[in-house]
Amino acid sequence: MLNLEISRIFYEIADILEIKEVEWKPRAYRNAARSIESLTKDVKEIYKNEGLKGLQEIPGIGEALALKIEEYIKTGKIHEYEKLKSSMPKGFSELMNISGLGPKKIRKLYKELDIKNVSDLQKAIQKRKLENIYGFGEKTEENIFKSIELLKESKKRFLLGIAYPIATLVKEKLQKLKEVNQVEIAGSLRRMQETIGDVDILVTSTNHKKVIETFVKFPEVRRILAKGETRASVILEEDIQCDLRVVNKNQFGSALQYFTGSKDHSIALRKIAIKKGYKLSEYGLFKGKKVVASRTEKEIYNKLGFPYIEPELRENRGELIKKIPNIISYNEIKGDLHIHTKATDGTASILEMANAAKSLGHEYIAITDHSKSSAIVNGLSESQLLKQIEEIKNLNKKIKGIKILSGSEVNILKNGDLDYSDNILKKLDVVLIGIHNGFKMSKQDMTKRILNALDNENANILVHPTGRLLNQRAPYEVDLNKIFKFCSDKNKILEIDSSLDRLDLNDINIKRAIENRVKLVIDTDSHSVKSLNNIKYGIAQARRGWCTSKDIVNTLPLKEFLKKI
Ligand code: DGT
Ligand code: CA
Ligand code: CA
Repeated sequence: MLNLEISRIFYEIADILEIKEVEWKPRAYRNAARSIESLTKDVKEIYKNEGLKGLQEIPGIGEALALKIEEYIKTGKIHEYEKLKSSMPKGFSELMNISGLGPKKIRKLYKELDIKNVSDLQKAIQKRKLENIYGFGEKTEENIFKSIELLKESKKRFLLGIAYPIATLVKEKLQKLKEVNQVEIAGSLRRMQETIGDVDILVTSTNHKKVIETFVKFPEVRRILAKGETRASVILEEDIQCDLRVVNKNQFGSALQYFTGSKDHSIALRKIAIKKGYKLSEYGLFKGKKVVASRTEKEIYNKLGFPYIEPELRENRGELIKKIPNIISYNEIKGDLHIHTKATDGTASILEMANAAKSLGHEYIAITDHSKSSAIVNGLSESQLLKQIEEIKNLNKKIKGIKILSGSEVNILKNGDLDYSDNILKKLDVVLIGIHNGFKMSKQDMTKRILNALDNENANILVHPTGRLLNQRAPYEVDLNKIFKFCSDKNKILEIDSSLDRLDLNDINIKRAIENRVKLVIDTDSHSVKSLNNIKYGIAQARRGWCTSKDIVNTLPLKEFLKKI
């Protein structure tokens, strides 16, 4: 879909205009960007079917912006954006990707220190020049430095949630070709790793050449990097590299096992094969020269004395040594507990979110808008929250097939207090608590702050427990062992937040949490109807963290779930 590309451009235009101190327009671009980002329909389809008029029906899109979208669909470029970019010093736009640096700060750095790109910025930090500017302290300097490091690392890697839909689309298209027998995504994407270097796809076919020729002509392909008899490498939308390999049918299992990796898992598995008198390669499991297994992965694992090992577990984190539990499957979540609506910074109404969740098969949802101190996202005052509780009561009388719970995502204040009085918290079915500001604390203070908040008897679930944003913001410092102990002693729950850029807790911390007998929930932190679908990314991390459905509280039906919180 072009939606994400266009919304990213609009966000960037907004930033540049703001740096140039243009009024009003940045806001319009940002609204439009948010709106397009959360659309469930492809703008290209809307344009194809309904033209400019259809585009103008998207909230936040007037005639001028509709024309820009049209221009991008037709030419792959937006002239005004190109012009704006070229009016800025080269490398300037990279500064905008650094977390902790908004347009205002960038303008200051440019005016006062002549900082035009990331390398200027790094030099200035090394010379400790930023500290002398009003609004920048030692901590800010340190944080910007960390963000630059993260940005450098992330350049080569894509978010799982960005790569997955594109790869799945390509997979489905390959599946439809009559020359193609089997298709499977391999590599880190099949293992559902939180970030992806490149997409690997494996097919078996009756006509290798034809498959390669058709593949490189898919409209999703931007550029061909390499093309041979049995493989091709291309650049897809979003600049994602995709490697396609065509293999023979009788080698599909061994090739899939090899190209799924992880490299560490496969190396360990090969060693085991050798110990048992076999040799394992992408062409098969051999005893001497004889192939003993190669058609399916299951055959290979079984021959080596293992059950089939799910791709998410293939990280050499004990799966070839310990007994593997029966990990949670993708259809076991019964309710989504972290949902925002139009009342704060979401894009849909309570009813729209409830109906969408119902069609996904959920039995219950919790509406959890932001609390009052989160002013930037229109946090609800106590009286607004009381009104929302009433509204939900009334909706529950009308809607069938799904139960709407009243909740809130309550901000944890810097002193560890919660953002609403206990009186109002008592009235809610589900209370989420989370850190949304004041990230720069010592480990000790942050741990104390969170434990203090969790200690409130009304608090149920700590959301995005480490606060990291993938490719953007490192986790805040916190002693997770202390949090785990507290949660398991006091029956508090930790969240696996499925947002594309959060996936927080991450796989490793999920595994540590359940080893400490902590209960978890998986939810989406949705701000739109579309993002309710992100639940699979959170489930994937739970699978990578060895969770069974017993570890995940919202696999329970409503009644039992309510008993656990
Ligand atoms: P990525 O793309 O960086 O997110 O990670 P992967 O795991 O997709 O790695 P990639 O694309 O370089 O290679 C795909 C798979 O091919 C990898 O998971 C395992 C296999 N593979 C690649 N290089 C080697 C190797 O040197 N040894 C072994 N045993 N397997 C390899
Ligand atoms: Ca890969
Ligand atoms: Ca690859």
